[in-house]
Amino acid sequence: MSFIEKFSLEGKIALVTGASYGIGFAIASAYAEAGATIVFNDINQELVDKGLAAYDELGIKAHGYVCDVTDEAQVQELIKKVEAEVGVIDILVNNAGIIKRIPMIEMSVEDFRKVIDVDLNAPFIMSKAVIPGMIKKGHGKIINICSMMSELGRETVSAYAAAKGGLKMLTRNICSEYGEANIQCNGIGPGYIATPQTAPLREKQADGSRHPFDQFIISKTPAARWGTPEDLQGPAVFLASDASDFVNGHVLYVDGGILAYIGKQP
Ligand code: NAP
Ligand code: GCO
Repeated sequence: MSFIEKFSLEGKIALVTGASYGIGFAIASAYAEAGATIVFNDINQELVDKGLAAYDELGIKAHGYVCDVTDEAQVQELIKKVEAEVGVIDILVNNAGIIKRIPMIEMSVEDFRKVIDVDLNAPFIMSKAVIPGMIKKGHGKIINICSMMSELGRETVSAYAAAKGGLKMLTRNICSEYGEANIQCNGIGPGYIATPQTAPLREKQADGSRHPFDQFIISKTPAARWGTPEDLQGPAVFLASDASDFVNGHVLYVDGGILAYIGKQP
């Protein structure tokens, strides 16, 4: 096999969670273009239908399922169905995620638990469900969508930062535990990406000026712009492909340089 062929996902089956739109959709679309069969899930039928229509528009025949990734029984059922209807999964992307921006001392424990449940417990539940099939197949790729908050804190995102920091360590542990079974588990740490999840941080002010957080992010990013979901496609294909077979337990930050930069002098 030539080295360039190692980037192909031809013949692979990829499951991307929460991929009806946003980052998950962009990653799954890139996988399809690289040759993979796409499976995705979302939390309700309306979102799955919206996703199916969007994939269809790109000429991609995706398989969409309703499944709440925090519910182990639903996840086990999903994996059984996918194995029967599509095949054994080669690539899992734990993308589904939520954020609640609330100052920590005002945050209810229920809200804190909810964020941990979707952003940290669910990747455990999903990975636990697919790893046995990967072991039987003799290979597997798990990609956890981490965050700047896997490394940094900021006001109002205590639960999200705790979950995404934990997800970085779950990534390293899956690598440690299943590397011998030829499973590579890596993370992608997107910087600030323009999606519905970050729309409140980019809302225009009443006078038409940019949101102060929007200005702050531009000044903190050497690339001087927000990222796009498409910026994550190349790194996601690399980590799903045979080209990254000796890359394991790593978090690849795709952040326009944020983590390298101290910021502009005021
Ligand atoms: P998004 O636009 O909110 O999309 C996330 C998807 O996950 C949505 O379809 C969402 O459904 C779904 N989801 C939520 N809870 C779920 C559950 N329990 N079961 C199944 N699906 C569920 O988010 P995004 O901005 O594309 O982000 C995708 C991932 O990247 C997340 O893990 C996020 O934390 C991470 N990330 C985002 C950024 C950024 O700047 N945007 C940066 C770093 C990391 P609903 O529409 O019903 O919520
Ligand atoms: C926030 C943002 C972030 C990003 C992202 C950064 O409120 O600070 O929503 O947490 O979504 O995860 O990598």
